[in-house]
Amino acid sequence: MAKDKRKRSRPDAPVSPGPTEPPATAPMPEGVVIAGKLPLDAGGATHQTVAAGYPTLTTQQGVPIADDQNHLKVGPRGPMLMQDFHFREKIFHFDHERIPERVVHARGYGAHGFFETTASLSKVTRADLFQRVGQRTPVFVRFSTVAGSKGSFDLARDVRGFAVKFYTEEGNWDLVGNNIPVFFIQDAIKFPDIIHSVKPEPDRAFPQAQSAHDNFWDFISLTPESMHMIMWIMSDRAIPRSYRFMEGFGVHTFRFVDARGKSTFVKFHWKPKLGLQSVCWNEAVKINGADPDFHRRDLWNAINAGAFPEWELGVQLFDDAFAERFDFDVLDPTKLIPEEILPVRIVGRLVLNRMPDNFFADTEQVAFCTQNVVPGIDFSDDPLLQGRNFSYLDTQLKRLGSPNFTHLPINAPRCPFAHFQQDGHMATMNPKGRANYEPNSWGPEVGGPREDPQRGYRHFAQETAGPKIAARSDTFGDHYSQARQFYISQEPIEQKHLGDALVFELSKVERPDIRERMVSHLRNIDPGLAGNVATGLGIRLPPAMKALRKPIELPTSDALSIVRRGPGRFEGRKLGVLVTDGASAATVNALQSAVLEAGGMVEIIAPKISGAMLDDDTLLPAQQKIDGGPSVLYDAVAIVVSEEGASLLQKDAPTKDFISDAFAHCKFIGYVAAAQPLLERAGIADSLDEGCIALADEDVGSFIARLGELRLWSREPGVDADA
Ligand code: HDE
Repeated sequence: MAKDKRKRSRPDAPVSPGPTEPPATAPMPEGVVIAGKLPLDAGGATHQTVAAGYPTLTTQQGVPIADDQNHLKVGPRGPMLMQDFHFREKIFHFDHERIPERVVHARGYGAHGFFETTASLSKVTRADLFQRVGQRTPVFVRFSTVAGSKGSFDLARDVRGFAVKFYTEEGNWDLVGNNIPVFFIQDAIKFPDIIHSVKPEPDRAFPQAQSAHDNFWDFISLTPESMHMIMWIMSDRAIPRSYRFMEGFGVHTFRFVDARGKSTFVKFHWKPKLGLQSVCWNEAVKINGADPDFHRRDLWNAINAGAFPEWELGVQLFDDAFAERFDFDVLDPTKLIPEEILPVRIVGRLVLNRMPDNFFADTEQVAFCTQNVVPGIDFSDDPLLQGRNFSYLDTQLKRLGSPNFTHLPINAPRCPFAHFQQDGHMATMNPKGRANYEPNSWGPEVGGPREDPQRGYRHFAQETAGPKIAARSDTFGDHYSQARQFYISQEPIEQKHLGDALVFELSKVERPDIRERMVSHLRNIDPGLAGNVATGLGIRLPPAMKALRKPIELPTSDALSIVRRGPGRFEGRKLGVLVTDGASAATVNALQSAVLEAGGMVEIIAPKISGAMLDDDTLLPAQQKIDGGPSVLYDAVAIVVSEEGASLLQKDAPTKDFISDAFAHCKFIGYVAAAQPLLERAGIADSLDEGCIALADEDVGSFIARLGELRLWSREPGVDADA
């Protein structure tokens, strides 16, 4: 019997990966013969029986299987027999394939990589991973959306999770962050309410993965502490172009603790090496239809192409004196500390370089817990963080069904570990020997592990006292100042998008009083914004909401704008080139080499997936057929068609949309002279601007030179009539 390569000797032993990609063409695999006298049996089923090099198909018990096409019955047309253990085992296992999806952050995608320390933090923390420059720590990162179910689409307007598990030499540290540095609520007791409000409404079970509905805005408009977060979530940050182009934040204030037990407050930041980038809302809506897995595919393709995404880890460090004099309470998770006040110090880099072999094993089963900290890292009293420290462990038990979820390879520490916890469902790491308690007198050989007062984790010995009360600190009471600071720090085009998003969302709200209540809040943030949104909703300006604490005027912060921090280069981005038979090979080749040179990618879109025969008689294979590759999937587009090709496509609606959408989404468009009829049909021939650049033969330089700007935002007022 051939040895089953995928069979595991121990449940925790890694499964050897199967092939990840099918071959370009898939003939009948070599070495597989068709069983029996006929390739198909009477019912039409194809039998592929074992041959040299292939493992034998078995049951979970290891029993070889003779027939996997038909269950056991009385005669070919008779009733089924219960004794068919293979059938019953197969269906039983299938019926139990799903585990409960995460209540929040259900849809996610993860990758393996490493964290490398680039600046030692040994003066402020004893955390082993931050001691030595060049030290590498393995990591697993899971990105996610919050509101949608596991099968929802990637481009929902939503916060993105940015959860990092560091497998350090002194245990696992989980930094479970988001791509937005603040949160909706201040106290964990409100978490079920905010999440219930954003999830599908309970009577109708829709809308899915959307905040544009009454329940969400009802809760928000009654929860002024959410206003700062609302500014972020209505901004383009909530529709990132790629996981690779977004920031990450630890959100809460944490503590570093040094070897002598001294504490320094810290806030964590992830900064993408390729810069920030988002899509437009109209684009997001269309991407969700064209490719609901847009972010997954992007990460998968980048990593498998060797273009490993990278982030810098930055820290904002501060002491009690800073916390005292800062305008806001550093324990309030609805506030951030502007980088202009407290610079972000870069101390390391995160590189993602390997996709999991199996999505379920790693991405689905990974169990992040905020309370997973290592010596040298501790919590602050942020009431949201304190509540999270209860929630995550509880969640993992429900989801993974056993306290032994740490035995799963993705969750197990990679450093030595030893304890007396034992048994339970699915225990796969079972200790040997007699001692399962301590203190014991069995001696070092079999007596098991002992405490380590030097290396062991010690909680920061914070002095604390006070009455037991369920109350909110007065220092958490200013809900509008930082919301305004965010808004005024945006470029005008970003402010417009934010206003448009509010109008869009509130226009989906059925109850006028909820819409009005929101505009009342906006009046405390920015009168211009409130006015635009009221106009967009077609209502009169309601009075301003009464503020708990009078807002203060804060300076702008450049770090809050995406556009101001644009990458200025095309690296990591994708050009879509629409070609037809007879298109100029010189132009296509010049575009391809210039984009590759700039670190970007090119995808070819053609009327047929087999590709296009260029004017030098070479066949250029396509990656997309035109209606499967709309321009929303690309950062810029080029239309390189022949005259015959253009006349063939002139009546083609997807081609028209390809061009008109690229224009409406302010993308740079390169085009050859033969594309003129297509530009006319798309309705843009008379509006060509500096973002529409003519290409001729190898002359593609002026087009390529503009690509790093990513969008020609000055075009937007002419193509979008909103707020
Ligand atoms: Fe979470 N959160 N959360 N959260 N959260 C979960 O844990 C919770 C909060 C975040 O990729 C759950 O394993 C409470 C803030 C991420 O697997 C659950 C509160 C931030 C992920 C949970 C918060 C986050 C989760 C659901 C308020 C940003 C996905 C499944 C006190 C700093 C991790 C799970 C992954 C997941 C509870 C607030 C980030 C239910 C009670 C603030 C990235 O335990």
